[in-house]
Amino acid sequence: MNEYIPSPRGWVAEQVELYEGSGGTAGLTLRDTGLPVIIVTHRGRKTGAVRKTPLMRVADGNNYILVASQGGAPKHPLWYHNLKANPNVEIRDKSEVYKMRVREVVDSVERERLWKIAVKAYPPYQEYQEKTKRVIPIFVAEPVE
Ligand code: F42
Repeated sequence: MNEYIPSPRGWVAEQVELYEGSGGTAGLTLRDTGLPVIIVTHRGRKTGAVRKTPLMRVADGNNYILVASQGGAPKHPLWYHNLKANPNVEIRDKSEVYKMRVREVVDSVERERLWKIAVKAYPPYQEYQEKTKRVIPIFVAEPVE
């Protein structure tokens, strides 16, 4: 089993540590915004390492919407490439951990609906999209029975 390599971004690795270390009872929000966060566990497409990425919690029924915004940076976050290569992930939502399968949303009607839900959950997504030429990709994570 390949080992877990924490994010090189200190505050990200710390949030994962606190969230998981507390069994999903602490470190549950984006700093002091009070907005809920989930932890996505995925596999590095080059290293095969276990990677854990906190993302805003955007739910659509039993599904989650994962937004590869990275603050509107010009390039996709690296976890985007991991999910494209290995769609089987785990999502921790507080104390629950779900086995899920992700797919990038390509249908424009579906994307429009899901993007609206994402922006409602976390309004800065809209600003991020407006500040980059990159079309911010979104994934749907669906439970694996
Ligand atoms: N990021 C978002 O994009 N959307 C969000 O909604 C979001 C919310 C959020 C809430 C709380 C929080 O603490 C962070 C949040 N973030 C959000 C930031 C998110 O957790 C990530 O830090 C950010 O999106 C950047 O993702 P990244 O995967 O680009 O991270 C970099 C810094 C990273 O981990 N780099 C590693 C490194 O060593 O440089 C490599 C990571 C990796 O996966 N490598 C792959 C491998 O094989 O291991 C190879 C990848 C490749 O193909 O090159």
